[in-house]
Amino acid sequence: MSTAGKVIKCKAAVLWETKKPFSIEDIEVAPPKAHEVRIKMVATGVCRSDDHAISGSITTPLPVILGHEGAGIVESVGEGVTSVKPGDKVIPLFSPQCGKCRICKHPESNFCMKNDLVQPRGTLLDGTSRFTCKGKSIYNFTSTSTFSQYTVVDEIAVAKIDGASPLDKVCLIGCGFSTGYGSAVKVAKVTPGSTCAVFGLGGVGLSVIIGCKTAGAARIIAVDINKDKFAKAKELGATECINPLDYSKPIHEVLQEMTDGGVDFSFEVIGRLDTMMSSLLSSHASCGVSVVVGVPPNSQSLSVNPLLLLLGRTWKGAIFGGFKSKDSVPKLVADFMAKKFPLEPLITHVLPFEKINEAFELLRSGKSIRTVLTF
Ligand code: PAD
Ligand code: ZN
Ligand code: ZN
Repeated sequence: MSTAGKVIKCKAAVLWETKKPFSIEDIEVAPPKAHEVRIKMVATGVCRSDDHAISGSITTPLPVILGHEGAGIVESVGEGVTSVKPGDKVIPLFSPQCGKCRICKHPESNFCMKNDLVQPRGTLLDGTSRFTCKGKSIYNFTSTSTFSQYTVVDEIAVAKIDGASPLDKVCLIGCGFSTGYGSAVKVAKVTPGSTCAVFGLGGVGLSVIIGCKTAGAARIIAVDINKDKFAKAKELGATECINPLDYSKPIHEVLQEMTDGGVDFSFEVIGRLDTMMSSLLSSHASCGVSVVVGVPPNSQSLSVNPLLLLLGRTWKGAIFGGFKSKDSVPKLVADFMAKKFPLEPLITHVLPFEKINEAFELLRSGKSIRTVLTF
């Protein structure tokens, strides 16, 4: 019996308060309105940005259904939807692409002005949510809310992908992989023969390494305080791994000494102000490019001596690896299917959706790279 046009009752992980575990709740998901798409989730990754929302390090309205690295199948579509249809395999886009705003029309930029990231309303574009639980409206997260058996997204926040693709792997293209890989190949534009430093070896940082290697970097120096991450970093292309805890001097000085004054490309993929500064200082003062990938804690800032940039160094950052999401996600999935890059090494754990709190414990304890939750 078709569920189109009807309210769907299903399970979702609801975060009622920050710093608390999720509760698996029975929720209602209203049908999609015009230009919206209802998706049956099949798999979702667990990213540190979700944990930032749990800890309150990034602010989003509560109660909320988090999750932004998912893949699923279109259940039904609202009036006027043309880019996807029921049965299509899709990836929700936490950084949407409306195609019409100034940024979508800009050839290089990707951060669509219809995003719900900078000042989150926690709703779809029409200002409301399709989720209710115990008679209360539940907020959306980053246009996606993948920690639910069903979610509703705006058409500008979903991309149709290859019908043959394995959703329990390509879900990582919805955030972690694309963010890291794009930061190297598209944002930094890593060059063949160059030297790179990657701070933070989680799912995103390891994807930066995959990107640096693909771009032909000669040296990729991986930096993490958890040495258990080094084996995987080497497997994916790191040529050296260093632990700041093993040195008495600042790690940027160690990197400068190792690389004749600094690396060509450095990446901060942790989300801390001190490591953002270390990453900046480890890039060469005249020819270095340093990319901020990690999400810094709310309302904290760095004070920077302009001389750090005056000699020619470039400091930049990007969301979602600089990719225009709706255009790029189907291509990235096609590239994965063509074996141009692997995703499997990033997936260390697969758990049923109900074990979501366990998945976050694995992330916090540094035991997992990516856990994929399956529905
Ligand atoms: P993760 O927690 O899996 O990985 C972070 C890594 O950093 C871990 O291996 C830690 O051991 C390591 N680490 C922690 N502190 C330090 C330190 N002081 N020095 C060196 N290493 C340290 O996170 P992730 O890979 O899922 O995400 C990384 C960041 O990227 C995080 O801030 C997340 O919010 C951000 C992100 N940004 C975007 C974007 O669009 N810009 C997208 C997705 C994630
Ligand atoms: Zn993410
Ligand atoms: Zn736009």
